[in-house]
Amino acid sequence: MSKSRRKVIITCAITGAIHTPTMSDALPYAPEDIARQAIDAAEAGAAILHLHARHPTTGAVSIDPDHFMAFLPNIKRSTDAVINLSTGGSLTNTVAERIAPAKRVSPEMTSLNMGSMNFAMHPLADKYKVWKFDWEEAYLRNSDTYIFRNTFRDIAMVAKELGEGEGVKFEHECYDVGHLYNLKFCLDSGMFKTPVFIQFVLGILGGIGADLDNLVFMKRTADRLFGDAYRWSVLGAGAAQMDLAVAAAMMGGNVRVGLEDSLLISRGQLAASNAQQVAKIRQMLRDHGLEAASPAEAREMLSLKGAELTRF
Ligand code: KMH
Ligand code: ZN
Repeated sequence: MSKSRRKVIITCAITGAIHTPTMSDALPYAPEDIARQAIDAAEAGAAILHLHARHPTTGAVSIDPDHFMAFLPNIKRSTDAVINLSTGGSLTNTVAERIAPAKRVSPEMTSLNMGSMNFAMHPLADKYKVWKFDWEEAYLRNSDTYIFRNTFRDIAMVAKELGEGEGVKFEHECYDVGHLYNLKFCLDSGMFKTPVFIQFVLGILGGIGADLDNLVFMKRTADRLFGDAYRWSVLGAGAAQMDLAVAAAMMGGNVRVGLEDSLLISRGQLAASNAQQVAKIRQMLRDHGLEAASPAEAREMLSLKGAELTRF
Protein backbone atom coordinates (compact mmCIF):
# COMPACT_ATOMS: atom_id res chain seq x y z
CA MET A 1 0.00 0.00 0.00
CA SER A 2 1.35 3.45 -0.85
CA LYS A 3 2.28 5.71 2.05
CA SER A 4 -0.08 8.69 2.32
CA ARG A 5 1.48 11.98 1.39
CA ARG A 6 1.76 14.80 3.97
CA LYS A 7 -0.80 17.52 3.37
CA VAL A 8 0.36 21.09 2.76
CA ILE A 9 -1.97 24.07 2.96
CA ILE A 10 -1.67 26.32 -0.08
CA THR A 11 -2.81 29.87 0.63
CA CYS A 12 -3.28 32.09 -2.40
CA ALA A 13 -3.17 35.88 -1.87
CA ILE A 14 -5.08 37.24 -4.84
CA THR A 15 -4.36 40.96 -5.19
CA GLY A 16 -2.98 42.64 -2.03
CA ALA A 17 -1.77 46.19 -1.52
CA ILE A 18 1.78 46.14 -2.84
CA HIS A 19 1.49 45.83 -6.60
CA THR A 20 -0.30 48.30 -8.86
CA PRO A 21 -2.19 47.74 -12.13
CA THR A 22 0.67 49.06 -14.27
CA MET A 23 2.93 46.24 -13.13
CA SER A 24 0.88 43.38 -14.55
CA ASP A 25 -2.30 43.03 -16.59
CA ALA A 26 -2.96 39.86 -14.57
CA LEU A 27 -3.35 41.71 -11.24
CA PRO A 28 -7.11 41.72 -10.56
CA TYR A 29 -8.94 44.75 -9.18
CA ALA A 30 -12.50 44.70 -10.57
CA PRO A 31 -14.68 42.61 -8.23
CA GLU A 32 -15.61 40.11 -10.94
CA ASP A 33 -11.91 39.60 -11.73
CA ILE A 34 -10.96 39.19 -8.06
CA ALA A 35 -13.77 36.62 -7.71
CA ARG A 36 -12.88 34.76 -10.92
CA GLN A 37 -9.19 34.54 -10.02
CA ALA A 38 -9.99 33.49 -6.45
CA ILE A 39 -12.33 30.73 -7.64
CA ASP A 40 -9.80 29.54 -10.23
CA ALA A 41 -7.05 29.53 -7.58
CA ALA A 42 -9.24 27.38 -5.32
CA GLU A 43 -9.94 24.99 -8.18
CA ALA A 44 -6.20 24.79 -8.83
CA GLY A 45 -5.59 23.68 -5.22
CA ALA A 46 -5.59 26.66 -2.85
CA ALA A 47 -7.32 25.78 0.42
CA ILE A 48 -7.18 29.36 1.74
CA LEU A 49 -7.87 32.56 -0.20
CA HIS A 50 -6.27 35.67 1.33
CA LEU A 51 -8.25 38.65 0.08
CA HIS A 52 -7.86 42.41 -0.14
CA ALA A 53 -10.29 44.72 -1.92
CA ARG A 54 -9.52 47.27 -4.61
CA HIS A 55 -11.46 50.21 -5.96
CA PRO A 56 -13.45 48.68 -8.83
CA THR A 57 -12.43 51.20 -11.50
CA THR A 58 -9.10 52.70 -10.39
CA GLY A 59 -7.55 49.59 -8.85
CA ALA A 60 -6.47 51.59 -5.75
CA VAL A 61 -6.26 49.65 -2.49
CA SER A 62 -9.60 49.81 -0.65
CA ILE A 63 -10.83 48.92 2.81
CA ASP A 64 -14.44 49.81 2.04
CA PRO A 65 -16.59 46.87 3.27
CA ASP A 66 -18.85 47.38 0.22
CA HIS A 67 -15.90 46.70 -2.06
CA PHE A 68 -15.31 43.38 -0.24
CA MET A 69 -19.01 42.53 -0.49
CA ALA A 70 -18.81 43.00 -4.26
CA PHE A 71 -16.87 39.71 -4.53
CA LEU A 72 -17.20 37.72 -1.26
CA PRO A 73 -20.68 36.16 -1.80
CA ASN A 74 -19.72 35.18 -5.34
CA ILE A 75 -16.58 33.39 -4.12
CA LYS A 76 -18.45 31.65 -1.29
CA ARG A 77 -21.14 30.40 -3.68
CA SER A 78 -18.54 28.87 -6.00
CA THR A 79 -15.92 27.35 -3.70
CA ASP A 80 -15.50 25.76 -0.31
CA ALA A 81 -12.08 27.39 0.17
CA VAL A 82 -11.45 29.20 3.45
CA ILE A 83 -11.85 32.97 3.12
CA ASN A 84 -9.15 34.98 4.89
CA LEU A 85 -9.62 38.76 4.87
CA SER A 86 -6.69 41.08 5.15
CA THR A 87 -6.62 43.50 8.08
CA GLY A 88 -3.48 45.10 6.64
CA GLY A 89 -5.42 47.39 4.32
CA SER A 90 -3.50 50.34 3.06
CA LEU A 91 -0.54 51.73 5.01
CA THR A 92 -2.38 55.00 5.64
CA ASN A 93 -5.47 53.54 7.36
CA THR A 94 -6.00 53.17 11.11
CA VAL A 95 -6.32 49.67 12.50
CA ALA A 96 -9.98 50.32 13.42
CA GLU A 97 -10.65 51.14 9.77
CA ARG A 98 -8.67 48.11 8.63
CA ILE A 99 -10.83 45.65 10.59
CA ALA A 100 -14.19 47.11 9.50
CA PRO A 101 -14.69 44.67 6.58
CA ALA A 102 -13.94 41.65 8.80
CA LYS A 103 -16.27 42.92 11.54
CA ARG A 104 -19.02 43.12 8.96
CA VAL A 105 -18.63 39.63 7.47
CA SER A 106 -17.02 37.59 10.30
CA PRO A 107 -14.73 35.47 8.10
CA GLU A 108 -13.11 32.23 9.25
CA MET A 109 -9.68 33.89 9.12
CA THR A 110 -8.03 37.29 8.90
CA SER A 111 -4.44 38.43 8.77
CA LEU A 112 -2.95 39.98 11.91
CA ASN A 113 0.32 41.85 11.48
CA MET A 114 2.52 41.29 14.51
CA GLY A 115 4.52 44.52 14.77
CA SER A 116 4.97 48.09 13.57
CA MET A 117 7.56 48.54 10.86
CA ASN A 118 8.72 50.28 7.72
CA PHE A 119 6.92 48.68 4.77
CA ALA A 120 8.37 50.21 1.64
CA MET A 121 7.69 49.73 -2.04
CA HIS A 122 9.30 52.94 -3.36
CA PRO A 123 12.09 51.21 -5.32
CA LEU A 124 9.39 49.60 -7.50
CA ALA A 125 8.38 53.06 -8.79
CA ASP A 126 11.69 53.49 -10.63
CA LYS A 127 10.91 50.54 -12.89
CA TYR A 128 7.97 52.20 -14.69
CA LYS A 129 7.71 55.36 -16.81
CA VAL A 130 4.09 55.20 -17.96
CA TRP A 131 1.33 54.54 -15.46
CA LYS A 132 -2.15 53.15 -16.01
CA PHE A 133 -3.65 55.25 -13.16
CA ASP A 134 -2.71 58.59 -11.59
CA TRP A 135 -2.52 57.32 -8.01
CA GLU A 136 0.03 54.57 -8.55
CA GLU A 137 3.35 56.43 -8.68
CA ALA A 138 2.70 58.59 -5.58
CA TYR A 139 1.37 55.57 -3.69
CA LEU A 140 4.60 53.69 -4.26
CA ARG A 141 6.98 56.63 -3.84
CA ASN A 142 5.39 57.82 -0.58
CA SER A 143 5.80 54.41 0.99
CA ASP A 144 9.28 55.53 2.10
CA THR A 145 7.53 57.76 4.65
CA TYR A 146 4.99 55.27 5.97
CA ILE A 147 5.06 53.35 9.20
CA PHE A 148 2.91 50.21 9.08
CA ARG A 149 1.33 50.58 12.49
CA ASN A 150 0.59 47.47 14.53
CA THR A 151 1.20 48.35 18.17
CA PHE A 152 0.50 45.99 21.08
CA ARG A 153 -2.70 47.94 21.78
CA ASP A 154 -3.74 47.58 18.14
CA ILE A 155 -3.05 43.84 18.23
CA ALA A 156 -5.02 43.47 21.48
CA MET A 157 -7.94 45.34 19.93
CA VAL A 158 -8.00 43.05 16.87
CA ALA A 159 -7.72 39.99 19.12
CA LYS A 160 -10.70 41.17 21.16
CA GLU A 161 -12.92 42.37 18.31
CA LEU A 162 -12.27 39.60 15.80
CA GLY A 163 -10.76 36.69 17.75
CA GLU A 164 -12.85 36.79 20.89
CA GLY A 165 -15.83 38.57 19.33
CA GLU A 166 -16.15 36.67 16.05
CA GLY A 167 -14.20 33.43 16.49
CA VAL A 168 -11.77 34.45 13.74
CA LYS A 169 -8.50 32.51 13.44
CA PHE A 170 -5.51 34.69 12.61
CA GLU A 171 -2.81 34.38 10.01
CA HIS A 172 -0.11 35.99 12.18
CA GLU A 173 2.11 37.83 9.73
CA CYS A 174 5.64 37.89 11.17
CA TYR A 175 8.10 39.95 9.11
CA ASP A 176 11.05 39.56 11.43
CA VAL A 177 12.21 37.55 14.41
CA GLY A 178 11.04 40.21 16.89
CA HIS A 179 7.48 39.69 15.68
CA LEU A 180 7.65 36.10 16.94
CA TYR A 181 8.46 37.44 20.39
CA ASN A 182 5.55 39.89 20.10
CA LEU A 183 3.28 36.94 19.30
CA LYS A 184 4.66 34.94 22.22
CA PHE A 185 3.96 37.84 24.59
CA CYS A 186 0.40 38.18 23.27
CA LEU A 187 -0.22 34.43 23.40
CA ASP A 188 1.01 34.27 26.99
CA SER A 189 -1.30 37.19 27.79
CA GLY A 190 -4.23 35.02 26.72
CA MET A 191 -5.09 36.79 23.47
CA PHE A 192 -5.15 33.79 21.13
CA LYS A 193 -6.22 30.16 21.01
CA THR A 194 -3.73 27.52 19.94
CA PRO A 195 -2.63 26.34 17.51
CA VAL A 196 -1.60 29.78 16.27
CA PHE A 197 -0.95 30.01 12.54
CA ILE A 198 2.22 31.92 11.71
CA GLN A 199 2.99 33.29 8.27
CA PHE A 200 6.74 33.88 8.05
CA VAL A 201 7.03 36.88 5.71
CA LEU A 202 10.42 37.21 4.06
CA GLY A 203 11.61 39.81 1.57
CA ILE A 204 9.58 42.96 2.37
CA LEU A 205 11.73 46.11 2.50
CA GLY A 206 11.48 46.86 6.23
CA GLY A 207 11.46 43.20 7.29
CA ILE A 208 13.83 40.25 7.22
CA GLY A 209 15.39 39.31 3.86
CA ALA A 210 14.27 36.45 1.63
CA ASP A 211 17.10 34.04 2.45
CA LEU A 212 16.98 30.40 3.42
CA ASP A 213 19.17 31.12 6.48
CA ASN A 214 16.55 33.58 7.70
CA LEU A 215 13.76 31.07 7.22
CA VAL A 216 15.68 28.45 9.21
CA PHE A 217 16.32 31.02 11.96
CA MET A 218 12.65 32.09 12.07
CA LYS A 219 11.49 28.46 12.19
CA ARG A 220 13.99 27.50 14.89
CA THR A 221 12.96 30.51 16.98
CA ALA A 222 9.27 29.66 16.58
CA ASP A 223 9.93 26.04 17.58
CA ARG A 224 11.60 27.28 20.75
CA LEU A 225 8.84 29.79 21.58
CA PHE A 226 5.75 27.81 20.60
CA GLY A 227 6.67 24.11 20.59
CA ASP A 228 3.82 22.17 19.05
CA ALA A 229 1.30 24.97 19.67
CA TYR A 230 1.75 26.48 16.24
CA ARG A 231 1.32 25.80 12.51
CA TRP A 232 3.31 27.73 9.97
CA SER A 233 3.58 28.84 6.40
CA VAL A 234 5.99 30.94 4.34
CA LEU A 235 5.49 33.87 2.04
CA GLY A 236 8.53 34.95 0.03
CA ALA A 237 8.03 38.35 -1.58
CA GLY A 238 8.99 38.84 -5.21
CA ALA A 239 11.30 36.48 -7.06
CA ALA A 240 11.90 34.38 -3.93
CA GLN A 241 8.28 33.23 -3.74
CA MET A 242 8.48 29.76 -5.28
CA ASP A 243 11.94 28.88 -3.95
CA LEU A 244 10.98 29.70 -0.37
CA ALA A 245 7.63 27.94 -0.74
CA VAL A 246 9.36 24.73 -1.76
CA ALA A 247 11.89 25.12 1.06
CA ALA A 248 9.07 25.64 3.56
CA ALA A 249 7.24 22.56 2.35
CA MET A 250 10.42 20.48 2.62
CA MET A 251 10.90 21.76 6.17
CA GLY A 252 7.42 20.62 7.19
CA GLY A 253 5.49 23.85 6.69
CA ASN A 254 2.76 25.27 4.50
CA VAL A 255 3.01 27.71 1.61
CA ARG A 256 1.55 30.97 0.37
CA VAL A 257 1.64 32.10 -3.25
CA GLY A 258 -0.39 34.67 -5.19
CA LEU A 259 -0.02 37.90 -7.14
CA GLU A 260 -0.22 39.89 -3.89
CA ASP A 261 3.33 38.84 -3.05
CA SER A 262 4.87 38.11 -6.45
CA LEU A 263 3.79 38.87 -10.01
CA LEU A 264 6.10 36.20 -11.42
CA ILE A 265 5.67 32.60 -12.52
CA SER A 266 9.43 32.15 -12.87
CA ARG A 267 12.45 34.43 -12.75
CA GLY A 268 11.82 37.32 -15.17
CA GLN A 269 8.45 36.04 -16.40
CA LEU A 270 5.08 37.49 -15.35
CA ALA A 271 2.42 35.05 -14.18
CA ALA A 272 -0.76 34.88 -16.23
CA SER A 273 -2.93 34.43 -13.12
CA ASN A 274 -3.05 33.43 -9.48
CA ALA A 275 -4.22 29.97 -10.49
CA GLN A 276 -1.08 29.49 -12.57
CA GLN A 277 1.07 30.05 -9.47
CA VAL A 278 -1.10 27.67 -7.43
CA ALA A 279 -0.89 24.98 -10.12
CA LYS A 280 2.89 25.38 -10.22
CA ILE A 281 3.45 25.04 -6.48
CA ARG A 282 0.98 22.16 -6.33
CA GLN A 283 2.98 20.28 -8.95
CA MET A 284 6.23 21.08 -7.12
CA LEU A 285 4.71 19.69 -3.90
CA ARG A 286 3.74 16.51 -5.74
CA ASP A 287 7.25 16.23 -7.15
CA HIS A 288 8.49 16.22 -3.55
CA GLY A 289 5.99 13.61 -2.32
CA LEU A 290 3.56 16.09 -0.78
CA GLU A 291 -0.12 16.83 -1.46
CA ALA A 292 -2.22 19.99 -1.34
CA ALA A 293 -4.59 20.03 1.65
CA SER A 294 -8.30 20.39 0.87
CA PRO A 295 -10.26 23.22 2.52
CA ALA A 296 -11.74 20.67 4.96
CA GLU A 297 -8.24 19.46 5.87
CA ALA A 298 -7.05 23.06 6.32
CA ARG A 299 -10.02 23.74 8.62
CA GLU A 300 -9.06 20.72 10.70
CA MET A 301 -5.34 21.56 10.80
CA LEU A 302 -5.99 25.15 11.91
CA SER A 303 -9.09 24.57 14.09
CA LEU A 304 -11.30 26.97 12.15
CA LYS A 305 -14.88 27.81 13.10
CA GLY A 306 -16.40 26.80 9.73
CA ALA A 307 -17.85 28.70 6.78
CA GLU A 308 -21.41 28.41 8.15
CA LEU A 309 -20.52 30.91 10.89
CA THR A 310 -19.54 33.69 8.49
CA ARG A 311 -21.88 36.55 7.53
CA PHE A 312 -21.72 36.89 3.77
N1 KMH B 1 1.54 41.07 1.35
C1 KMH B 1 2.08 40.63 2.59
C2 KMH B 1 3.56 40.80 2.55
C3 KMH B 1 -2.00 41.72 5.31
O1 KMH B 1 -2.72 41.47 4.37
O2 KMH B 1 -2.42 42.00 6.44
C4 KMH B 1 1.48 41.32 3.73
C5 KMH B 1 0.06 41.01 4.03
C6 KMH B 1 -0.51 41.81 5.14
O3 KMH B 1 -0.55 40.12 3.47
ZN1 ZN C 1 -2.41 40.69 2.45
